[in-house]
Amino acid sequence: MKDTHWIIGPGAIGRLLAHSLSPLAATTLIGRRALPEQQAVTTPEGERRLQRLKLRTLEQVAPETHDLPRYVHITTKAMAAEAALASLADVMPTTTPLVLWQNGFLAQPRITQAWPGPVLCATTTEGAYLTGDDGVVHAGHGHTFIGDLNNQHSGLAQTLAQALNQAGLAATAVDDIRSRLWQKLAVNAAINPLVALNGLRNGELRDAAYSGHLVAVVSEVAAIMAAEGIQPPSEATDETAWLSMVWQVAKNTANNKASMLQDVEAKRPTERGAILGPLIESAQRHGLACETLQGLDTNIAALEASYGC
Ligand code: KPL
Repeated sequence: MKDTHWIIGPGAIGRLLAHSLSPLAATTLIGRRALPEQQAVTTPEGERRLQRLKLRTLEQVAPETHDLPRYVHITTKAMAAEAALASLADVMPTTTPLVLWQNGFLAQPRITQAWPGPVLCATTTEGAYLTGDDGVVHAGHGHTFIGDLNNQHSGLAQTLAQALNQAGLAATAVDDIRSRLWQKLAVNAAINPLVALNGLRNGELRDAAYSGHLVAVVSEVAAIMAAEGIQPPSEATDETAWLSMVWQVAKNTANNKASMLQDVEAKRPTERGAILGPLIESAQRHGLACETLQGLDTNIAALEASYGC
């Protein structure tokens, strides 16, 4: 029998997942508004493929017992994840495994605590962006790591990683997903607010006008990571390791418009609560300095308020 995947959130990662899984598994992509069923994906090699996806709005998802999902992927922005889950909670058993694809570390602990069934978390470096209501570009191959915060569902994480690999998305089940989510959070906190506030491409952070500010952010982040017991993904364990990791990502993604800058440009709410929020909360809990992070949070909040969010 084919696996059944529901994917809530037809953004870039949601559509990439739907295109990749649909040939192998019964896959439904669920969003707030109707989208054309005929969808295009442009591969990293530049080939454009058309595929008819099964798309539903939240209201159209009915309890069809023959079509209960094996996995429900939540691919919304961090701040929309809980509401998305709440809107579907009545039409699926509470034992259904969830897969959370959010940035930051806000939705993951809250949903893990609240949902009775297994909750997997995924962090991915797949590069994808939307080209409109009917197209997604898979800009670059990446890797997805999957695990659960309490390490109770490693078999399920392995089965899902296998399914993703078969669908052409490289994936590995891991037992340190919490560390991996915090490592990504560290990078996002160092890059996203600064580029969003200053309207920069990631590579421009190297400019002397911004690099000092970035170093100050990373210094606070490194102390918070140490207090949380999160190692940087390299041999060195001090602040320089975090800094070189951030510079490496800024270099590798030099031409990118970071997601927070895209949100600000489109006058959407940003993920500041999921990215800066857990760091500030942790700093306060551990009695650590976080003036720089708080300054960024305040300024992003003011920017959001200026366009009515
Ligand atoms: O993940 C990112 C984002 O844009 O949110 C970075 C790593 C900053 C790359 O742009």
